[in-house]
Amino acid sequence: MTADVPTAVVTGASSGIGAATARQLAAAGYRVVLTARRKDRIETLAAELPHAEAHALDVTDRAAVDAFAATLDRCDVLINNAGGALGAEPVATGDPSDWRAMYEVNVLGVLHATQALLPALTASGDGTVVVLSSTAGHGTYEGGGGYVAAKHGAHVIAETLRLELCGEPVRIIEVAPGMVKTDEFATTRFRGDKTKAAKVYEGVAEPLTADDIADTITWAISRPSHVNIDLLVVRPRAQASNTKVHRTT
Ligand code: 8X3
Repeated sequence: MTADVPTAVVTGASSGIGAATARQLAAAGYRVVLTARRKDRIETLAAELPHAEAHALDVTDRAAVDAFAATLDRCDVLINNAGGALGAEPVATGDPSDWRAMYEVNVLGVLHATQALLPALTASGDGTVVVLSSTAGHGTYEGGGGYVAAKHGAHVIAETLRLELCGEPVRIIEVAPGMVKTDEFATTRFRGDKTKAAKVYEGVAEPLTADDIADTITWAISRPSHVNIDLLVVRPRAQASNTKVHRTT
């Protein structure tokens, strides 16, 4: 891989928003480095894209993240996308191990990747960090539990980093999606129960798609260097808040 092509690292690039973002960044001319735990998936996607490569990576494994960062000759953009929800139980009965797992990936995963790549992002002279938080990082809802808590953590990382890096050549962009219908988000949350997962989107005319969010990310990072899109909250028209969704059925 040549070092003269702007390089974007995407975590959680094996499916959903991460995969869609990798595709759109490749189309926008970036050399895209896809990372995820599922190596086969990212290798297949990377093979379809120009200037792309795949690195198996679990962002909760700090040593692995550091080793990965050491392999890169440059990094201009980091898309902190890896994350997800586990369970929808109320706080009273939520499983602490789910909460721990969500904190690990949604908060520490962002911390690990950002810390490891920040020197390269700064050295690029025009770095961009994107944190994919969620509307769950900006408000609560019943059953949101550990996911809401973790995504608030991701939001706080973005906000704090922007303050701490003020004056450095690195932009911090937070994108907070609402209801996005992807193949895996709700199914993972409900531990493979596709009926429960389908109910999340039942009667909603047009939930957002992974491509809608990838498009938002690509737009935000392609603004001129002096323009920092601090925070974009993106919901489908049918969703007015975390708890108000228009359903036709
Ligand atoms: C996904 C949005 O409403 O499922 O991050 O928490 S929600």
